[in-house]
Amino acid sequence: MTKTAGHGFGGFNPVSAPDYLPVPLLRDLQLARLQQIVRRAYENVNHFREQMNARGLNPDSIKSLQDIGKLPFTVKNDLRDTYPFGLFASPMGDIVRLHASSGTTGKPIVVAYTKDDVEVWTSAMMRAFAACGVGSGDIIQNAYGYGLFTGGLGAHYGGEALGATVIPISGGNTDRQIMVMKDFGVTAIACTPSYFLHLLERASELGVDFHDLRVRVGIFGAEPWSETMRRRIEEMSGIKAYDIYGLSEIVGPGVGIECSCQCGLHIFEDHFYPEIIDPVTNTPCAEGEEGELVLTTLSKQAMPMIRYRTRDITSFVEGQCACGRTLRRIKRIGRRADDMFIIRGVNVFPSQIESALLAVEGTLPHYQIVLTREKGLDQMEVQVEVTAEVFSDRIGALEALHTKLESELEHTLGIRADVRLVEPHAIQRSEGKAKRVIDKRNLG
Ligand code: DLL
Repeated sequence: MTKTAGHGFGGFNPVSAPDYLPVPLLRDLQLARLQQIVRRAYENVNHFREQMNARGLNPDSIKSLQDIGKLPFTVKNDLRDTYPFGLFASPMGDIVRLHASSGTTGKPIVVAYTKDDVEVWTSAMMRAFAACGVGSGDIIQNAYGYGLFTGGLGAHYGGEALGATVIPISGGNTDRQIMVMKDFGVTAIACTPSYFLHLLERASELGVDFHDLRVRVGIFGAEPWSETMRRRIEEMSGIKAYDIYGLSEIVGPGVGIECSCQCGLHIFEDHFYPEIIDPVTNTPCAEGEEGELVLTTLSKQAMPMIRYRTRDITSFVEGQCACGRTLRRIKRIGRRADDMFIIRGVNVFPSQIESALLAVEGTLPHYQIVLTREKGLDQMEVQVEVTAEVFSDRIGALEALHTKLESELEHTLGIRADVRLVEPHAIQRSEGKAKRVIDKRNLG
């Protein structure tokens, strides 16, 4: 099956988009917008005014982009403490949309958009799709969840505005997803990478080979995934898999995306100002150094975010991208500061485990980490599915793989983990964000 590209970008010209602004112009634009947004936040949101006053700052304190470093950070707890509407800078009469993040416990985080905010978001998503070659003539199967989660509607508006055909199928109902993909000649799919793996697996059970479908592009995000996972996805499906990043507090999907070079995510810096800081000292990281991504919304009216601590760990990619975009790039977000768990005193991130597991042949990209405490001692079990061939092979192959994985993990993490090889499908599939870690240590 030839996988042909779309026909254009529905009147939107990606080449003249702000993606290619000369850097000095981009910086001027950022400063002008930063000054406006700080003023807006100061004048309309008690929390920001109090925080700034406490530091002896007022909107006139921002004279250069570097001055952003004087401003206070905003953290998730500030949203919780002011729940539901305390950080809004617009009256409800100007707010046309509310979304909420799916916190696992307690109250969600509520975010708001004016009509202009929805337009900014839509344009960011148009630029995101265009960056990975999706345009009019493309049929996008949008399997991000519709609802309070920003994934569904964010991709929906961007795709439509670009002139692409959007199928608002939302998450779940996997067999129907596969039927639609095949019968409607879908060319692009948007969902979480873990759900795409589930789709791939189910398609193969139904005798559908992705290589025979017209789908050529996947726009995957909303959860961490590794480079090894990308390679597996691309090999198994014949599509190009792009990483898209975003978070509700800032706008939703479309804060940044990879271009066809697949070497870092371009941040739509004219709307979202990125900093990367050392999460302990709170000082800026050197170019290329890993730290916490901090984002400031430069144009959001309903809910400006000043120096929001994302907890997402990344670094700036040095130099200019071969695609010609002048927008700074960040490395894919492999982990969050708060995904880290400590086991027997050692810091562990699920992403390290993912990379170690998937580097070994015979494993499937479905795994889960179970933490327990036995007689006061932390235990970690890493469950990973293995191919049906390995699983049904003579005991020797399973044992060899088991030993290899345990030593691979010990080498990567510096501590021992118990590996449990399970048969295909043993691990629960997700329709949205995958849950990789089950921590039972505090339950008993
Ligand atoms: O996940 C928005 C989104 C929807 C992004 C669809 C991409 C595609 P939240 O539910 O607020 O918003 O979760 C935001 O998810 O802080 C990251 O920790 C994580 N995340 C999002 N995209 C990526 C990615 C949406 N590409 C949180 N890689 C963020 C790694 C990601 N983590």
